[in-house]
Amino acid sequence: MAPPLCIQLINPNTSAAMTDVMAKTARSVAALDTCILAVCPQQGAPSIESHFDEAIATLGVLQQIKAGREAGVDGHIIACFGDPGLLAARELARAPVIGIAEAAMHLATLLATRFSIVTTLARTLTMARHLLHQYGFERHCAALHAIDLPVLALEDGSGLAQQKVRELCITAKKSDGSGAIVLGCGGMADLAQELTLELNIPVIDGVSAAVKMVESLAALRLTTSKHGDLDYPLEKPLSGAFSGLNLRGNDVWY
Ligand code: 5HY
Repeated sequence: MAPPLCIQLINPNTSAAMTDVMAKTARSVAALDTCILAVCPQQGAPSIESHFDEAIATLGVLQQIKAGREAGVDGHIIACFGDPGLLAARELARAPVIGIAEAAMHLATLLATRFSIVTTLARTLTMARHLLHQYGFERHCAALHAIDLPVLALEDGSGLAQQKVRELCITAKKSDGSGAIVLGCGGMADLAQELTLELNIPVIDGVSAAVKMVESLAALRLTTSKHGDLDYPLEKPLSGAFSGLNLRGNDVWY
């Protein structure tokens, strides 16, 4: 029998409350013996809702990937809908690295020919569109919607953001002709199951999707390719804030 898995769930923002919501959801869908190691960077932005925030978050993601590698985790999840630092993280890791946006989009295409995305601020729609283009899912996405509240409104306890997400999901189902909805924020992870039941179409949370993808890849003993561009980065003396990312020779790492 295969040993139990340990999946590192990386929240790229510094919100402990959001990390907890995502960890709870991840544990609720993971196999009973899968361990979810939920982490967030100590320094960075409390929410990620601009290209600027994403750039800041990437260093924290890479630091966590390195720590996860050293702890010997079986897979890493980048739990922010912009998938910040995804390809750089894959260069550093051999275990699978899955972004929640790509995980949710992939699952949506298996369940419906077209899906809609519901996210937080309108300005982040451009980032989601870039990902659709990068992943080749542009023609699968019927429409994108924004509740136009900031990410941390999901954590303010008022329930307003959750109510707006629900309303927009209903609108998306009615007006877009989509068969599925992708929730465009890690902080919406706990809403998917209830909305799926209420709307009677798949409403997909990328955190849950990514957990099951890591478990599937591990069961198939598939890991990140080290052939070509995802090979480990060339060793060079990184300085300043980046010195902690210095590689000590990949033979030491694996
Ligand atoms: C997320 N930002 O999943 C996103 C996406 C968003 O801090 N976690 C963040 O813009 O809603």
